[in-house]
Amino acid sequence: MVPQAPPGFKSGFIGIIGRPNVGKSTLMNQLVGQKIAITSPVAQTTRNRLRGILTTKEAQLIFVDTPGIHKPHHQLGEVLVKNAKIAIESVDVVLFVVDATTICGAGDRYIADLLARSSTPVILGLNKIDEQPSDFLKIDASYAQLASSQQWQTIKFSAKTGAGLPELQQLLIQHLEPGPYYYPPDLVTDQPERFIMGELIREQILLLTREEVPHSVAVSIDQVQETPTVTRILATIHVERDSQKGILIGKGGSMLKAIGSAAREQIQKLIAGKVYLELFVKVQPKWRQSRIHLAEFGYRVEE
Ligand SMILES: Nc1nc2c(ncn2[C@@H]2O[C@H](COP(=O)(O)OP(=O)(O)OP(=O)(O)O)[C@@H](O)[C@H]2O)c(=O)[nH]1
Ligand SMILES: [Mg+2]
Repeated sequence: MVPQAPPGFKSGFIGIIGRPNVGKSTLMNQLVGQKIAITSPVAQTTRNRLRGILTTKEAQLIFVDTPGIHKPHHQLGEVLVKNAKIAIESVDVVLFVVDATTICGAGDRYIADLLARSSTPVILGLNKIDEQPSDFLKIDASYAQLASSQQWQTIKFSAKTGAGLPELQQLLIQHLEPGPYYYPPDLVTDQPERFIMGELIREQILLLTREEVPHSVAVSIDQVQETPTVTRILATIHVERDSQKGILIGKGGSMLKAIGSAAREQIQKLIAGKVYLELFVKVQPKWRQSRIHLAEFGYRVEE
């Protein structure tokens, strides 16, 4: 049930936008206090626009995590970047996240140009301040210049340690208008559990396999069967080539076993119950170029 908002209650949508790997998903998880988006050191981890919901006494903040904006090399990449651009136009505020351990680069400036052309208000968020590189003064100056050219307010935080996040939360609430509860107060994401299960499997593949594999992978959840004692999940990992299937299965099935047992632990945390997980690997040539397969795996341009 969605309750009636008290007078003065604020609510709205906040788009988390930025280059790949700057920490957008880590930030959203910290803000909502639960792992709903997968994260990894591999760039281009996030593929779907994913909402994370934070409800406090005074406000409901709906964060929209987006795929990192980059130059797309295949149809999947194009769909992802298109969706991130749509997100910019459909939110009330954009939180433009940059990595404060590296100097402002062409990728950041490309996004800054996109944002400057939109009418959505922007806050520049400098993430990863828990790490302080030796040339931080130069780095700081590069982002200060970026912010002042557009008159964007700047805020610093660490999505990893949580430093600066209460201040970020307050600043975002200041930017919201009075509004209703869009979601029930105890909900943390708009995505069904099944989707997050698939993502948790994909996360382990990102963390455990070699570089050429992760981006060619899609996961489908084929069956979820709940019994009083255990939840039985059947899932398929789709790859593009036989060689990738070989890597995923590993010697004597060792890699698939490692992926399965790590993912099972994560899914158990998600559903707070015992899980039996069975994984299959299937070769689906060039799925990233195929509109039909992209749609089948849940990657489509969102209106
Ligand atoms: N030191 C440090 N590392 C961080 C911080 N936030 C995120 N990271 C790391 O940065 C890497 C990328 O994090 P993600 O949250 O997956 O980044 P993302 O922006 O969502 O990446 P894409 O989904 O690929 O666009 C991970 O290894 C995180 O652990 C932070 O505040 N400090
Ligand atoms: Mg992400």
